[in-house]
Amino acid sequence: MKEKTFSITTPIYYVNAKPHLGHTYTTIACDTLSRYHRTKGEKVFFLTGTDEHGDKIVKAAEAAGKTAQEYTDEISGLFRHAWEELHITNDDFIRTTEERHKNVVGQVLTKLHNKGDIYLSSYTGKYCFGCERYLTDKELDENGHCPDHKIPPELIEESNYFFRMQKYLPVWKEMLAKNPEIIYPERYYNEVMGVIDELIKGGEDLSISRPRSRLTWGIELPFDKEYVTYVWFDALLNYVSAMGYPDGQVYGEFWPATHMIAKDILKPHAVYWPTMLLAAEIPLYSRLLVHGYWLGWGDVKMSKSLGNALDPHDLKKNLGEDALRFFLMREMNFGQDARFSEDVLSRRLNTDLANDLGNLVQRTLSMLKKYFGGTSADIPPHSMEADLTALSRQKGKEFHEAMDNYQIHKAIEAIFEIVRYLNGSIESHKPWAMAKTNSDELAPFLQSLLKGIVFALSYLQIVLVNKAPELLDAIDAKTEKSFPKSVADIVIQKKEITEWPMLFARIETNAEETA
Ligand code: ME8
Repeated sequence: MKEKTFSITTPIYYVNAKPHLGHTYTTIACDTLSRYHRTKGEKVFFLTGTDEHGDKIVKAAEAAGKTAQEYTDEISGLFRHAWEELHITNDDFIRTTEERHKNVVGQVLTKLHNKGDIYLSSYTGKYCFGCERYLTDKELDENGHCPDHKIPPELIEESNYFFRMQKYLPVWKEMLAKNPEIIYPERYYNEVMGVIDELIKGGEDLSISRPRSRLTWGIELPFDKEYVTYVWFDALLNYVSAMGYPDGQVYGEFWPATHMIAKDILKPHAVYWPTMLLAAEIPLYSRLLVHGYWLGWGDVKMSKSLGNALDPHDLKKNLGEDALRFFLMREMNFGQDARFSEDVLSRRLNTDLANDLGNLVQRTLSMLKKYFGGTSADIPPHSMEADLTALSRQKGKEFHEAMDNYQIHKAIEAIFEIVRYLNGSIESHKPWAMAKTNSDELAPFLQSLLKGIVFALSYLQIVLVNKAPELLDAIDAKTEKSFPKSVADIVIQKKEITEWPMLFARIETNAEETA
């Protein structure tokens, strides 16, 4: 039987500025899904990379006093380094300036040109250099500016090559209507259907080139040396070029992939890309997962151009890697916007990690050390274990259901219900009193707590990627599966416990918010 596979991609990030919290969120979310599927025993391919062509990059390189090549090498290196520092488990890192990518773009362009799906024509339109695309009047804000970049678009007139997107829009619309689950969450499906209808009504095709006279930093069109490829047409193809389209082994095994993006790039991914795939006769991607924005100070989208973006390196240094991952995954409700402020951060981390999980582990391990010098095997079950077994089975199921529906925050919450149940049991059973009056009950009680902790950590290790394995190592419990079905799958062995890893520090904040 063929091994089950899962493949996921992040957007390839522009190299016009260094990585920030927004990029970090998407990359960590893909990493969390990858870890989940790997832990289930599936074969995973996880792709990320950098988008390196276009006007925007040339302008940023000029501003930095560097050549485009020097600049892209440097910034792409910063992204690669940021992901290494955060232990991101990507299997490949694609750069659109690599030969393997340029070859595939050339092949696809040639195929579409030969089919008659690419033609030359002239065009006038409002172009946003930030988005690297023409904007329709409807897309502009009340000031006539790009809603994302808050700058007016420039009116541009030029001859360009066009992709016959109109030919494929109705086909795509029909496919999507039959399989609305391709786009998740559902509300973006509705938005995409609206965009498709509008484009069909407008009747325009997609411009896929830029004259070399205006831009040289791009992939030359194989059939006209006077033009380079439009950055979106170039960038979207990274998803298959990195996998070795058309006959590479990774492509054969892992395409179609699941893409994750934020809503800013919904249109290219939910309209341009599927029509390109249809024209190129490449199977459609499996899913498009669309998340909302991290909002910074003043509740506006965090972005490099607005200058309110946070640096993942600083965040890791201040919070610790696991706390950063935990916060991002637990706080954002996938699909909706979320606010990043010191206040929200400290509330979440202090409540969930320092108080609930941290105290549970600290209290349990301290008592095991104090009363027994460590863990023991063959302790009879405590009376609460029947309830704990049922609860853990139920919450384990909820975790899987949530993860399979990309609701990472819900999956984490399901496991935290066990953590809170265990804390509640400590409060009601008072093990410190048991030690004095009913010492026979103490060992079974602590054993059950420990099984609950091992259960929770086994699940939480897809987010607490350092602390959970370190703690599991310190306890040295055996579980039959990486995700035990319930605490009944957990076997505690005899082990001396003298010390365990530092847990989660409380975040102290100023009364006023600094976001
Ligand atoms: O658009 N909140 O690159 P990009 C959440 N090169 N996510 C955010 C965010 C925020 N405030 N800001 C950025 C591009 N992101 C193209 C993509 S793909 C073929 C080409 C994340 O550097 C989110 O994933 O502008 C968003 O879609 C992406 O960064 C945009 O990255």
